Amino acid sequence: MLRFLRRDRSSEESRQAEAEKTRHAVEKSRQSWFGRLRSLLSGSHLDDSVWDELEEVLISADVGVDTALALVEKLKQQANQGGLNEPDHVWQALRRELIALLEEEPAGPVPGSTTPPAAAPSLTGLSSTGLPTTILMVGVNGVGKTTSIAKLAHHFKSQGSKVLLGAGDTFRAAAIDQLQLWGRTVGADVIAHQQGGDPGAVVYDAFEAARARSADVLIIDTAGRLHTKSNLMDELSKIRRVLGRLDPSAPHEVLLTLDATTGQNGLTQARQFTEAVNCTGIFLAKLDGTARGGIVLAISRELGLPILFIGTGEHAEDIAPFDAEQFVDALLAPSV
Ligand SMILES: Nc1nc2c(ncn2[C@@H]2O[C@H](COP(=O)(O)OP(=O)(O)O)[C@@H](O)[C@H]2O)c(=O)[nH]1
Ligand SMILES: [Mg+2]
Repeated sequence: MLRFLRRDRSSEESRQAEAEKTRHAVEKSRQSWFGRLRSLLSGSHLDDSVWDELEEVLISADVGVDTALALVEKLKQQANQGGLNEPDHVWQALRRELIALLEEEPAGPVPGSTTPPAAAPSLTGLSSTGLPTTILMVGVNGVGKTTSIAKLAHHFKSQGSKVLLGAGDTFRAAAIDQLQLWGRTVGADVIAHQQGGDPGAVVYDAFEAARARSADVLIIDTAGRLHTKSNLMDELSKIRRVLGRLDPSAPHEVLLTLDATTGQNGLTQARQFTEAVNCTGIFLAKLDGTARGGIVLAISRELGLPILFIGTGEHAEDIAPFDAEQFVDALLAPSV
């Protein structure tokens, strides 16, 4: 897993910037749903209508029916046991429960995945083998994969790492151009072949270039849709095999990009993907574009994969490492 996201390396300044981006990304969700919870739950009278409304808010925000019901049930129990008798206690308990849900260790490999996650790579410099940390980005077309690669490149570069990009989506010429444009914007070299070329060959060249140029991180774009699902999965398997021959520990991460605005539908799509490819984490793009940010809770519970980054806008710097506490506090901040 991406344990190179160690918190202690984030300065107070960058933590504040990340919290600010997270707040911006959940603004619509806060305004539409979560912001009213504090006044709802801080009243002295906890009758059924309060619990019903809480349930409704959580379900409307895409938290998922089962999760919403379980959360409300837990709070009710605590209230019945007399543990929540101060007006602010229910709200505090909700905050705690949401954070706990998000910080729960994922249930482990999802069905269909066979290999355990790779050992922790380090982004402070070259790994001990002198080879780059390799990240494979996968996901359906349009979810924000290529943009998220640019954001990751920006993020790692700002931590002092040297980043190289590989244009493994050879299916569409526009995809190669788009990655090259992003590469110029964020200042990362892009290794690309012609449209229609063999993605395995691109990945081979990209890895060799990363090694020759002593890059710390290699991020590889992949196609999102080929004629059939099995074509796509064959292509991804081939890319993995090529990487595995160059460095047995690669790819170190396989990040599934999801589009937060597709809500529960996106989850169904994601499940098909995780059944076929062994993913290690989620990049949740376009969180800023949805009012139903509760999907974050559904994703981490239902896919059994950690959300590692969120996309908070359309620019390269619009990225934040996912932090459960930051996220919940941003979501529950009272409406002003
Ligand atoms: N608002 C917003 N838009 C995003 C974000 N990430 C990607 N996009 C937009 O989503 C669209 C598709 O992105 P792209 O990277 O081409 O998706 P791909 O087909 O999966 O590679 C583009 O218009 C991006 O600007 C995000 O975090 N926030
Ligand atoms: Mg793309």
